[in-house]
Amino acid sequence: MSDAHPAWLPPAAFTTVGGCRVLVHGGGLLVDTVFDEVVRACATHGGQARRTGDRHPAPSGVASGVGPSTPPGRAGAPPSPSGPAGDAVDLILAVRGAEPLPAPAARADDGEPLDDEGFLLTRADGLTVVLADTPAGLLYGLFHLVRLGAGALDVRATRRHRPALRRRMLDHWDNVARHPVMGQVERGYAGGSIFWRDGVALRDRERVRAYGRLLAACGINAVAVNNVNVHATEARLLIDRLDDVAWIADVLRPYGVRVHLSVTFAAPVLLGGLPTADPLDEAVRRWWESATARVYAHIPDFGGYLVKADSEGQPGPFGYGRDHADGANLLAGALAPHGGVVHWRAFVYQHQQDWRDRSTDRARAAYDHFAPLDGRFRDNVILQVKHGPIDFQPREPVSPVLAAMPATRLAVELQVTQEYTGQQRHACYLGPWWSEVLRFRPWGPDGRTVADLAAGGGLVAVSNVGDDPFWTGHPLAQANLYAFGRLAWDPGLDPVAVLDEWIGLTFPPATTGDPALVRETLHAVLDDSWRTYERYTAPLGVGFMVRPGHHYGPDVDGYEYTPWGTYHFADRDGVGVDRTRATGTGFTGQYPPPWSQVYESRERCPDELLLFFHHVPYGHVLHSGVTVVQHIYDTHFAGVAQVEQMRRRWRRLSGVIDPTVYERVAERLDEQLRCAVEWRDQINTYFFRKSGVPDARGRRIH
Ligand code: GCV
Repeated sequence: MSDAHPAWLPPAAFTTVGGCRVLVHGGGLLVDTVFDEVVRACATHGGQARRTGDRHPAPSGVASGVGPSTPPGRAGAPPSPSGPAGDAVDLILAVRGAEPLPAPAARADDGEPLDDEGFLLTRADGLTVVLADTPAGLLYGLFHLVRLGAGALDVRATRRHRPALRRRMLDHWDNVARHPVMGQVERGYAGGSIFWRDGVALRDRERVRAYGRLLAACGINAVAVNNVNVHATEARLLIDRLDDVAWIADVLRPYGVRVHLSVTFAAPVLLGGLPTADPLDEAVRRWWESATARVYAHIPDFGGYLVKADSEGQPGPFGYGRDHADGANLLAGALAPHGGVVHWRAFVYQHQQDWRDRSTDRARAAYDHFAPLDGRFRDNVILQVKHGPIDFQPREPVSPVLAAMPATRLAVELQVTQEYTGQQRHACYLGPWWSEVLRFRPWGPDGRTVADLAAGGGLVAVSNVGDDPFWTGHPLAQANLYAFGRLAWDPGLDPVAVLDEWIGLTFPPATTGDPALVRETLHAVLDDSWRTYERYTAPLGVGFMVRPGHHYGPDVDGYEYTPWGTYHFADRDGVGVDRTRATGTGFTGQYPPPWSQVYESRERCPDELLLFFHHVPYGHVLHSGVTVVQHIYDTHFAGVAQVEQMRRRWRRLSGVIDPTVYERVAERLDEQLRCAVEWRDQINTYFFRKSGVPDARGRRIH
């Protein structure tokens, strides 16, 4: 095993499964993985692994269809019903298929289809049965049992499980060659890449395999292996460095994770020597077809392409007078015969805006570009839309593009890497934020949710993983990666319950000095940490008061006079962006009712988004009953007090958990507090100086 931190799969998480007499039934690569997992768990925890229905000889030292009736460590266990060869089992994991199911599993089988990745969990004849139609379903069933812990042997009701979203994908913004400004991983806060270093493929099999295992255990089934900003070295992955991509695909395949590749729209010119990349040019079309055929010859289960086009300097169809349907359909046409998809990003906006120009609104851009194209995309185009209209701020409304494209497959893009939420130096559990987004109903209470709209395309997130021993830099940022996978599988899950699962797996009771204290402390630190972060940073949805470039820490006017289109317009009278139809940029009109009316109205707009939609005087009274400027002061003092409290709480875990985890988190909480104080003081001072309004409670403002 890799010497990286085990994250949510420490050996102790397998105590129950590994202590059982387990029968695995079925054949295929992913069933081999299930069996390997079970064998390893049983070797650690004293259980017994057997296998049937695989039509292959058993690996040496492992029984196939036979085993002792009382495994080591289980003397005195209640007698269990018989398996297929008359041997006692506690747990059956079986794939329905050509070969007959073991008897108890056959009795539990209701014959209803289970979907590609689904599974049925039931209890029959005194034993626990997981049934699946596919090996992938069985793998997810196994990890579900691991999550259940002791509950795996106490299943009370039969339940079918299936993912709500078919594709649950991580985009790695990893560069192959280190970028002079962005480094090895763009917006990466966990060291280098696990795939690439200084221009070469790392090929660290143990690490990548351990990664695939973690992903499968939280439900993620696809990975894009390079940055959406495709530079010269990365462009070559498509042609002469395909072996490097195929290697990653081989290592991740046993865990059901398919590989995707970010490609540059200019590839026919850059790599193919053609004079143009015009999507309607016949030679360009042929070039993409043959390049794609070569990819599939190397990687038969290749997932497809990911494209950032006409965005922040990346080339795209606009360069040839074409639109984004022309561009996306070109690549989709090349991928279609092989069953691949193109994830085409909707993150297209004018990044060289004149700050004096009040008519251009970056929030409008994705809708303005893409909504008119609805219905023109091929079936295997997935339009990948950032969840908010700007750029992964700690608070934004849901992107109106999601409600505007009923004839297009949509994927929602989240950011697990904490570019704007503390860069993995701050503890900020994002599950509650994503959950709000996924449950949002663009047409009001009776309409569909964002998660429903993404069902045909999927949920995608920018990965927060690097070669750091803890995977994510901040050990508690692992919870974000885990929660992303779990919410992509089931967007209806309660994010605090997901956090609780993560705590139970990552800090198994047997491995800590005081399990109750550990659980309570982690909840106290993380449950509300996203809202805490929101309190001490940019107020009321206005966003982007970060230091330009690296985006860490406060700089209230840092972006105010830049070309990036991210302004707050604070003056002596008020603050916020007027995006109304009546007097502003008209962005509110991109939403269907009721939100187009709610956001249009200063009175009805939710407090937390007020400054995103309206420019208001400092004395404007919020629904909460306080004025905007007093709210700014109050939340910034409260946010810092909460970080102080988080830090105090964490200290109680000294000597109770793994000291390396303890120290790393303690160190980061010190930095979080330093930074939160800086945010508080800069924001409060800025608004005090602008408005001249003193704090009603007389606290110190500089
Ligand atoms: C990969 C933001 C980030 C960029 C990122 C871009 C994107 O602008 O700051 O680093 O580029 O989003 O999503 O493409």
